[in-house]
Amino acid sequence: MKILEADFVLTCNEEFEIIRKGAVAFEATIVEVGESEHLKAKYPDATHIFTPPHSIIMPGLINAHVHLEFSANATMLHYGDFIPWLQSVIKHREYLSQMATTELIAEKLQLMLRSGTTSLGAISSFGADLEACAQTAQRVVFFNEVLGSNPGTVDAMYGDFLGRYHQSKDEASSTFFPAIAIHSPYSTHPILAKKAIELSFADQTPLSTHFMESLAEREWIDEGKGDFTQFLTAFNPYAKPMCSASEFLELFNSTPALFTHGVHASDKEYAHMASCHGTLTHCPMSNRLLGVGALDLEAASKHAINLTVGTDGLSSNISLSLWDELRAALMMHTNSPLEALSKTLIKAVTCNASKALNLPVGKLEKSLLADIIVATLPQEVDSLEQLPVQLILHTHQTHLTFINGELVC
Ligand code: MCF
Ligand code: FE
Repeated sequence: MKILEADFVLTCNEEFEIIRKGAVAFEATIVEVGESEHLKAKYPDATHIFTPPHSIIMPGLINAHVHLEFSANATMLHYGDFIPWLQSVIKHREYLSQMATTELIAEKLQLMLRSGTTSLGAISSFGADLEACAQTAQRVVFFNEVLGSNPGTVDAMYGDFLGRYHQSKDEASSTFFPAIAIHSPYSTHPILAKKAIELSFADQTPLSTHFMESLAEREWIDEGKGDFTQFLTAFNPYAKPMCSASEFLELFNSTPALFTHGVHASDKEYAHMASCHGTLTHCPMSNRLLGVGALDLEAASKHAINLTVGTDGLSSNISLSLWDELRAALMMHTNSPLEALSKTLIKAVTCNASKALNLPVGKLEKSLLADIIVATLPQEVDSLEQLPVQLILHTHQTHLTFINGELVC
């Protein structure tokens, strides 16, 4: 047994309890969380791990939404407006996916680990990230994505998706979980979406989708007009919205899903997501770079919807570090009080994300798996209320990282 002690233990439990001079006793799972002196007396034979002054022990971070296959992008994609970005993705997709080798993706996963991300929800469009995700030290929920709107090709698209899904099932392990993603209401025929959702229900996998990211998506789905018209009619001159937003959402009624972006979702839609135990995944950097606007966090939180945060891919971000993402969120939501927002964001990347991805981690609590990180602040902190704020502002890499109780970096 190990005992890890530090100036602060940020449990991320229901009460968001913070323990001063605290410790965590753990093996592969957490045995006990409490005050250092108490744990040391109770487990005298445990191996002690000390940390520098101003250190914080907390659960490993969970990135709920990342596209690793776009990791080769730095400057090639067009930022500022959604449809030009989508056009640039289509133009460069082949080149970028060729460049995103297993080695490059493994390198990005290692950087994510160094910044404290111990679990992730990886959206896989082609399966090129399978090997790196199956081999990495982190816990990966591997969302095989399905899309296709042309009735002539939906069967082939579904077949391709099924092939990738089955390949990912062959890799299933205690740290790798095959799962399913429906791309979006504008790109995925509801029949295709329904089949994939039924499969997700039968296999009890997590489920993810992009939903109401841009105003263009809102206008297209609601009225069949706006910036998507020209984009979609280039593929199919008779293109029409394939279903309404509520018909799309209803497909997810029986399985709690992660809805990514939701910047242009309505109050009624947030309420629907919440009533189906869904999750809203916020990607602030991506939203800014793709020019879709800022999520109204207040509106979403009114409905007590489970909130998580994702970096999206390097196709719409400059970093896959959740600390960078949380800093962006702190700066973006200028109307939210700083201390309350910091707490909300820390919960979003720990306990809320573990709930969304159905992983037995995300809190420092007896019996959960010991995915634990240590962050060290440069100076003392004024009060416990300030701790989440300063943690977000000052953390780049972790001091120590444990997965399943084992030191991984
Ligand atoms: O979340 C962002 C923006 N919204 C939609 N899709 C993507 C994002 N980052 C990468 N994508 C991928 C998506 O998975 O881009 C493709 C899909 O494979 C767009 S559809 C041609
Ligand atoms: Fe995405």
